[in-house]
Amino acid sequence: MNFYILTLFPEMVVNGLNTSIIGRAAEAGLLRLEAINIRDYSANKHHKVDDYPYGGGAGMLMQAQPVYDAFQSVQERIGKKPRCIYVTPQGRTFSQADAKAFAKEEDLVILCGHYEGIDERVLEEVVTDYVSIGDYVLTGGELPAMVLVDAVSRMVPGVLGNQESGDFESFEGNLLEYPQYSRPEEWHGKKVPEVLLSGHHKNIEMWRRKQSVLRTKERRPDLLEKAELTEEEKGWAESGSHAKA
Ligand code: 6GU
Repeated sequence: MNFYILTLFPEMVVNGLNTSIIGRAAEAGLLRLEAINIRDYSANKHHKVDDYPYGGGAGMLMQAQPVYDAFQSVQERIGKKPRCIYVTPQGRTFSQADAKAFAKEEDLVILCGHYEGIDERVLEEVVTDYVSIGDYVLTGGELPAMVLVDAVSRMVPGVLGNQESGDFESFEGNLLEYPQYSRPEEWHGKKVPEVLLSGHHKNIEMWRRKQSVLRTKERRPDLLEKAELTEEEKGWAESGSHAKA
């Protein structure tokens, strides 16, 4: 899968994503990450990319021309119009379902805004998806772009070592993941739950499912409303988050 990140700060994105799992996947050829400097496409002799907003108001806007030409350079190279995500607090909130859907694309353009935003006219022509990473304001789209690349990349087949681990984790089925424990069996006076040492796989699976339901009820009741639960599982949630066993 190919990511094309249109940004005024390409080194920020590249440096942030060349480590760990994503860096290894890129080296293995599963992903390709290209940061494109919008400033390189400025038609202005001073490489200017921003100007004052018509009608007045605070700050500067990124102009349409350099953004459009940067996008066009990608479109011409790949020979078709790619999906183009504009990362903005005005978008829909990014979800795991979006990460999975975006991972099916061969090419994905992510457009990062700066200053007070981008001239609306170019957004109308190139953007297919408006995506936010949450209800707070950041100074630019680079961090959200990095969040998207990470979340989408790990849904690309082969990027995670164990392909199963993408499917049995938090948000799968709108439930949070159950608590996990490793050695030693006792730490700071706290014992690992007995059932996990029992070797009884059916009971372990049931205990984990119950913990997922209770944890989601306690921490993310909004998610639990969307989860598909059996009558027995609904009973666990009803008996309350104090019912820890
Ligand atoms: Cl996608 N961009 C900016 N600038 N701020 C944000 C955001 C995106 N998502 C949440 N806050």
